[in-house]
Amino acid sequence: MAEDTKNLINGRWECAISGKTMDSLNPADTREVIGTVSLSGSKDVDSAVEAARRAYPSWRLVPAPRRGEIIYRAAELLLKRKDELGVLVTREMGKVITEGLADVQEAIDMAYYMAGEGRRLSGETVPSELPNKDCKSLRVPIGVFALITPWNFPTAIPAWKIFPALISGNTVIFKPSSFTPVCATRLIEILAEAGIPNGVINLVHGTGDEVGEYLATHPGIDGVSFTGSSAVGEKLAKACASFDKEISCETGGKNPIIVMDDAILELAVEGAIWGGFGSTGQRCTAASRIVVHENVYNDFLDILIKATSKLMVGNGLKNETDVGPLINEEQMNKVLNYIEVGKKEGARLLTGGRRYTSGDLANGYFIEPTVFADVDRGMRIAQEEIFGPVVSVIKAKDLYDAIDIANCVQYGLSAAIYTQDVNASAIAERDLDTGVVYINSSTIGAEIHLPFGGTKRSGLGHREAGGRGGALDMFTKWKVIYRDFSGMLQKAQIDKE
Ligand code: UN1
Repeated sequence: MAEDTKNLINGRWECAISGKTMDSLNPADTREVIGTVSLSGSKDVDSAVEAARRAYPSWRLVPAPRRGEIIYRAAELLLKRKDELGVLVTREMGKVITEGLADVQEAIDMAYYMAGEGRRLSGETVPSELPNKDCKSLRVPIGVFALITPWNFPTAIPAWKIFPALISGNTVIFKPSSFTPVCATRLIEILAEAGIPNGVINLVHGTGDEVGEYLATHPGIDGVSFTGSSAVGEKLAKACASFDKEISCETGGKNPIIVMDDAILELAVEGAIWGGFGSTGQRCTAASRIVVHENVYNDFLDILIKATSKLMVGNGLKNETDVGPLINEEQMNKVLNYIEVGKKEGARLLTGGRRYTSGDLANGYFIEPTVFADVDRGMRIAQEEIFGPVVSVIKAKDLYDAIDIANCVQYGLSAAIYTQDVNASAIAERDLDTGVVYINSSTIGAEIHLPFGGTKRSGLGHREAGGRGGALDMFTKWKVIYRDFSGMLQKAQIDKE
């Protein structure tokens, strides 16, 4: 049954003022409408910002452990409803059910973690240069945050932003992707049920064009956290800079797996398949380049092709499915176009390359898992983010050549190396220019309690997830307190006795 999604503004569920809606479709079978999304405009955003501004002065003063208790209740509710929410992720976004459930699990993990942070939001207490004086640093909230999230992790990525923003004492306007509005609405319903006060979290549905930029640059917003394409992130960052707003962006990736000649090839292939085709390649951490040592290049390709051709493509709700659909027609066409580009560039198409145009799969956005070999490091398919089930295999002469290839892109999110040589792993760990490095494991699967983000065009501002050094830095600023209890005027840098 299709479900209506509404905006949540100041604790009230409301339709967008325009009254306009758009359907959210099941990408595995577009005859199924999952829900309708309200198409908001600037006036809806204005009311949400006003509600968040009004709620801020009291929310910031709620003791952080109390804020944590509410988030803990949200974690418990998410856990109780994990199965139902996981199925919804698969129906609305398309990823296979194990990954749909994992999407929800990541939100649960983040909720428990941030609930605990309510009792740990620590700063430093340090001695003063002067007697009878003390000094400390405190984390304080930034204010009202706009959180803008993509469709590929419809529950996890919102949770990565919402829970740390709230535990830190900020209030929020959440603008989810218009392709996964029902998942977003369920998450916010749960937060409301957990007891988040009115106005502390507001939900505004709509498209990026209509709502995203208007929200991010709204004068009532103090900070923005965005996950999506590098182009949009950079545009928002420029706009925010001119309004003096905080902004952090987590954007694209072109993530390599290096396979050395001493690697366990079966394991490396499993990693390539999981990283390349998991979530149908629609992760910013997807392994879209496999850089293979020339000594094992042909052997690796043989095993990879066999494993790829065994993958079952289909509706993610079926247990036997390995690879689900692309999210929408535009993404599907973009990926098909890259496959044509790869062929024209002279890469060798080893398997896949086509859309499914007959049978049940013709009702969804399905593309065969695709592998190109003999890809040159400079080709577009080796340089640009495809965000689909397309893997490019590139030959390398040795470790240093492999690392050069890995680094020769404008992105730097995640990278992996398969090797049994501890020295090679140490060199890779040191020299791979990415925010995340995996050793003997694929490029995907970051855990929520470590900072997540990348170098170069993969992101800007603070790291996502994690605690100190990550999300807490994104959502708090430092305040320093000097207290002089000497009863005299003491002058730092001058009074030396
Ligand atoms: C993303 O694709 O934007 O490491 C995030 C991973 C997931 C998060 C991916 N935990 O693949």
